[in-house]
Amino acid sequence: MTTRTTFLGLGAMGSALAAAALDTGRPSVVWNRTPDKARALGERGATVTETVEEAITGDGVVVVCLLDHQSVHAVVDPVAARLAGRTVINLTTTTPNQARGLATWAAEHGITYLDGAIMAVPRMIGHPDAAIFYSGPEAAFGENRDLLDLWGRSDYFGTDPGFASLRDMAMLVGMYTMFAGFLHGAAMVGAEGVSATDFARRQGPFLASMTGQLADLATAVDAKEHAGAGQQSLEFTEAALDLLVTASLDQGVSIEVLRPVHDIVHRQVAAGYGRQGTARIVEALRSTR
Ligand code: FVH
Repeated sequence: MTTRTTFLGLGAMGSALAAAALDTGRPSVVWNRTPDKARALGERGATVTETVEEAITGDGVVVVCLLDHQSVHAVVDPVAARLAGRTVINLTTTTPNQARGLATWAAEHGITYLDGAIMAVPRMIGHPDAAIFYSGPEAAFGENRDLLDLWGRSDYFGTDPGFASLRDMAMLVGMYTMFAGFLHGAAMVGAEGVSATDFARRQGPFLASMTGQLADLATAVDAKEHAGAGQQSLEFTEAALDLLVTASLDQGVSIEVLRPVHDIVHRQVAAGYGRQGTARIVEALRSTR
């Protein structure tokens, strides 16, 4: 018999997760701080509760998808004793150390804690292009695969509860810097009246084709081999970035996004690494812990 699943948090993402469970006929209990957001799920067959206590009464896993780490504590701390013996799957975005802190909190209360990081937007949930990263107890991951796989591809990264979040954060660094770069370019052409929509039509496919170079960069980074032939040199990259800085300023566009990249490359060249490959940037960024 399928046990019920409790969903705490019915924002855009929490609602999508609960809807995917309901669509497969999974008994689901839902709670949200602002009750209105539960109505649509109630109409689809979910049991709507007014309190967190009511929502977690009984058995089955508890899926938490709230705004942030603080809101998770605000919701689960008052019911910690009642969650003893249960499995909590937290899909709220947190830092790795926040996830580890929640795992410690859970262990202190006899709760099994699986951390998850969602690599998708709500409309992707339940579709094959959605992925969710997990870390924490392997048994909790394995035992709940039928639920987890409803939402998209389930990737497990080991017992350290912070690893799913670490992978998530690392992926998001690439995404946010790419978005900022796109917006910088849009501001440049926008200064001449070109629409961002027009720009995006060309920028999108170009960036997609550039991702083909990630594997080569990764090979150089993993091997710590930056002198190899075939890599674009730091000197070349510095010259290119100089042009981009000049052209941006000529267009009246701030170089706040570009300057950090330019400065790192410039420092590497000044330190005598100009003939080495551009992947050497990673050496300037490596952990300073
Ligand atoms: N939406 C997305 O595209 C992404 C993609 C990848 C990962 N995330 C993460 O998922 C978490 C939830 O995101 P969301 O999109 O559902 O966010 P909202 O629609 O803003 O809903 C937020 C829910 O959190 C509740 N909440 C906030 N503070 C509290 C609190 N102190 N006590 C109780 N609940 C709280 C809020 O309740 P209400 O405002 O409706 O009453 C919503 O249920 C998030 O970590 C993303 O990073 C989403």
